[in-house]
This record gives sequence, C-alpha cells and structure tokens, in this order.
Amino acid sequence: SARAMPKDALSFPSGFLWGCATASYQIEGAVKEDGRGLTNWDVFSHTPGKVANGDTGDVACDSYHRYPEDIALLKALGVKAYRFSVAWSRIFPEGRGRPNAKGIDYYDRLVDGLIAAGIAPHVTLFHWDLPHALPGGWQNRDTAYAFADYAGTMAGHLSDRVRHFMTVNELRCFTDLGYMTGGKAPGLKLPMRQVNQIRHHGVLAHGLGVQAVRAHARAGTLVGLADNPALFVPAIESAGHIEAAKKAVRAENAMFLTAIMEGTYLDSYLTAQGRDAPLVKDRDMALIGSPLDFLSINVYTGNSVRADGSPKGYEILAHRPQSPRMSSPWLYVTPEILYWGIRAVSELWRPKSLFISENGCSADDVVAADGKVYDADRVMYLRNYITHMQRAAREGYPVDGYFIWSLMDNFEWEDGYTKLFGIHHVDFRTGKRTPKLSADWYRELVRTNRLV
Ligand code: GBH
Repeated sequence: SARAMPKDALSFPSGFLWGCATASYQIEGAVKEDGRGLTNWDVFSHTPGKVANGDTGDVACDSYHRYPEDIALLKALGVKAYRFSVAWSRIFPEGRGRPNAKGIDYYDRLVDGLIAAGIAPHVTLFHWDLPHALPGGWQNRDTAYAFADYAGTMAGHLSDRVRHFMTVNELRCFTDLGYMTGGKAPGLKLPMRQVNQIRHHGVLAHGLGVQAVRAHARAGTLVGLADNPALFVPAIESAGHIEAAKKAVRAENAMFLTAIMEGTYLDSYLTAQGRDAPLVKDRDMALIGSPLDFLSINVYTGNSVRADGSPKGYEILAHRPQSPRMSSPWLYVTPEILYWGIRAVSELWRPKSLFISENGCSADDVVAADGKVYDADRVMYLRNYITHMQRAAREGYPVDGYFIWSLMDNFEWEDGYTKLFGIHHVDFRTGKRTPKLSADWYRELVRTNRLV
C-alpha cells in the first residue's frame, strides 16, 4: 500500500499512527491476583539490594484495576494506538500447561475497552516478566519453545481484535543485562559462552514466536518485534561517516537484530566469539530469520561514529562527561538518532513498515502548587527527537507510527520509582493520574499531525 508523504516541511504523513507505550510488570500491580504466577521480576525486585529503594511492581500503577482510567487518558490525548504487553504468567502461571481463563479475561477487557475508544491495541508478548517456574529461564532452550506456545495461544485468542503483535521487547536487555552484567532480572554474571547461548535462545524465541503467531492468528495479522538495536549518528553528515555508522549498526547488532533481519550470524561475530560462539541447531537460523510484517525499534540515545582506517571501518565515539543527559545517567540527549536510526535500519534491511515502539525520557519532575508537573525539559526532548523523525518521514523512509514511552510514570526496573518516564504523573499513594505539560504538548501534536 502506498505510504502518504508529508504535505509540507513540518507535517507528518496523513494516517501516521501516534501512540503511547507501557509494559505489564511496570504498570499492572495485582501480582497475586486471579492466578497470576510468580515471575523473575517478582523475585528480583523482592531480593534486597537489587532495585532502588527496595521498590517493587507489587502495586505499580495498579492498571490491573485502573485500566479504564488508562484508556480514558489515551482517549483524551487523541492517540489512535496503545502498545502494552501481556504478562505471560497471567496466561500460563507456570510458563506452560493450561491457560488461566482469568488472566485472559483481563486482556479481553483491556482490548475491548481500547477498541470501544477507537484505539488500536499493539501487543507485545514478552516485555521481560518471565514465569519463574520455567527451569533455568533463558539459559534453557526449552524456554524458547514455551514462549512460542504462549505466543500462539495469545495471538490465536486476540487476533480477532488485535492486528499488530510484537514477539519480544529489547533482546539485549533481557539477555545481556539479565545474564551478563546482571543489572536486571535474574541478576546473573555468566561467562560469555553462556551469554551467547542465552542470546541465541532469545532470537530463537522470537523466530518460533513469529511462526506460532502466524499458525494461530487469523489471516491479515501482522507480526514483528520491538528491539533496541544499538544505533549511531554519523560524526559528520558526509558519505564516509554515514557509511561507517551504517556498518556499525549491522556489526554491533550481529547477535540480535542483524541475525533476525538476515537469518544468519555475521562471520565477524562468530570469529570474535571463537569458542564462546553459540551452539546452533539445523533449522534455527531459518526460524530466526522468519520474514516480518513490520519492524519496531525503541530509540532513546546513540553514540556518534566516525569512519576510520581500521579493518572494521568505524570507531564509536564515547559520550563526553559534559554531554547533555536526562535524569537517567545513560540517557544522553541525541535527537538526530531518530533520523539516522530509521535511515540505517531502512537501508540495511528494507522493512515493509517501521514503527518507533518507544521513545521518551526520564526527567526530574516536580509537582507544582497547582498539582501539575511542568516538564518543559521533556517537551524539549520530545520535540527535538520528533523533529528528526519527521525528516525521515519527509525523505520517504517507511516510518508509520510512534509510541511515547510512557503513557504514565511507572516502575522503571532496577531504578524502581526513582526515574519516571510518564507524560502523565502518577501519585503512587493514591493511583491518581494527572497530565503533565508534555501530555498537553503531545495532544496538540497528535491533533495537528504537525510540528508547531
Ligand atoms: C526501555 O529500555 C524499556 O523497554 C522500558 O521497559 C523502559 O522502561 C524504558 O526503556 C526506559 O528505560 O545497564 O548501564 O547498560 C531502554 C533501553 C537499555 C535503557 C539499557 C537502560 C541500561 C544501561 N535500556 N540501559 S546499563
């Protein structure tokens, strides 16, 4: 289908899909309700020393009960799409076996409510909350097959109302950060041989998940994933540096998105890992490379890259101490990444359709005397990033939608509630949601479909 072009230098194509994103463990709470099974994040957040302040997702935004309010927020913003994730352990409390009807009911109510409000549900099947009962977690290849069974069940059930399914969210985070550096659940620091195997199980789960969604969902269902590839800004906008940045995207994501989009591990990756390279079975790479209907990328930040004379062809420039950041120390402000990320991914892999499934920032929000958060810095962040996304749309790259992370303040993983990304403030004592200045700004953008 032909994609509309922006009609002027500031507009977005007509039909551009504006949305907001969240994830189950970060917002739902109700961790013991209606038969939900224990997850890796329940265990991790309840382990002393793992999460800031000892915060947990036990209550979070209480969206398990307050989802009608969430839908009302989305409706008031005027967005046409909501990206949320399904908690695997509400559907299969033990990770596999017989589905739990009460868990499925929750997502039925949510999806029906969204559709009644004119909002398209975009469903992530795995956003890091892994059923604790699965032995070995992602160390175990069986987890990939359990995921596929769950993905097929859920897609089969929802595909009469949901068109877009994403298998997994951010491969690097639930593999490397969970099992190599250990900042996220389950908090392990394993040797590279095992880490590479875990990465392989992650991409395999995605591939098996794509197949399972296709096997169980009705015709016309679209399947992709939401990954956070490492993306790069060319140090200078000239042919050599542009080429180097693109090369870096392909090489630096060899174990994740490159494998998925190309159906193979680059020789440079396998050679670099040597005896630590993953064990790959016969059909694995074909499954991993299953063609996708769309690709979604979460984009927050990116380093600059320059062409150098090395055999690799590029050097990643480190951020500098004085470079601007938002409230999360890793969140360097690099608005151009939204243009260059879209461009590199489009030119390397020609996705049929591309979504920005997350972009947003933490800020040091303060509630003013009138009860509102005036987050002018978040507005500036969003406006700058979105301006660069508009350039990509204007130049004809296939970007079809954008989801702000996040609809509301929520449980920010190992940072607990100390880093907040919402465009709605949440009072975590009362559960009350209040639009921030950034929500007012986004509502205007969505209404006009144009940068002002
Ligand atoms: C996304 O990840 C997640 O999908 C979402 O759930 C989350 O709430 C949101 O962003 C905001 O963080 O451990 O020092 O290497 C964002 C990508 C990449 C950000 C890893 C944090 C950790 C830095 N994340 N990074 S470090």
